[in-house]
Amino acid sequence: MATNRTFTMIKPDAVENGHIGAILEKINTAGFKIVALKKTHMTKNDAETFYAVHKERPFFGELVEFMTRGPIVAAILEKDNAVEDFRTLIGATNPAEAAEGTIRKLFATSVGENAVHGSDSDENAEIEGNFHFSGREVF
Ligand code: ABT
Ligand code: MG
Repeated sequence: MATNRTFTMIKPDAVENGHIGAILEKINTAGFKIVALKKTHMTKNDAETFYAVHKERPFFGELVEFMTRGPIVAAILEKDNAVEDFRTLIGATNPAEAAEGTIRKLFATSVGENAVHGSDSDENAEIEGNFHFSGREVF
């Protein structure tokens, strides 16, 4: 069943560079309702679990290192067609290929440090949202 929620993280690079406010503003303006929000710092175990699907990839070690080097902002977002529309709003994984005006075009520096995460399916949106939030934190 399609849901109307997606999960996002503002990654350590964007937090370090002071882009939390600007990114949340883009998310709001695009019509997403923020139903859960927190600043948190992922442990190595958190990042290895969250990105387990990539564990055989050559960039896995760097990915875990990057995602744990500083705090992130995690959020659950609600909108019709949330997963697909949010992937459109953030742009391609590689910011060099991201469309003008997308969050990654504006705020990301490289494939490895690409400013934001967006779930790639309804199923993963639910898994990822549940990973970071309890039911008491979603409104
Ligand atoms: P995420 O939203 O972080 O999942 O990125 P996206 O879905 O756009 O891209 P995928 B393919 O899921 O990449 C996951 C993370 O791995 C990083 N990565 C990816 C690299 O560092 N090098 C690579 O060659 C590829 C393909 C980018 C993603 N980021 N983080 N953090
Ligand atoms: Mg992904």
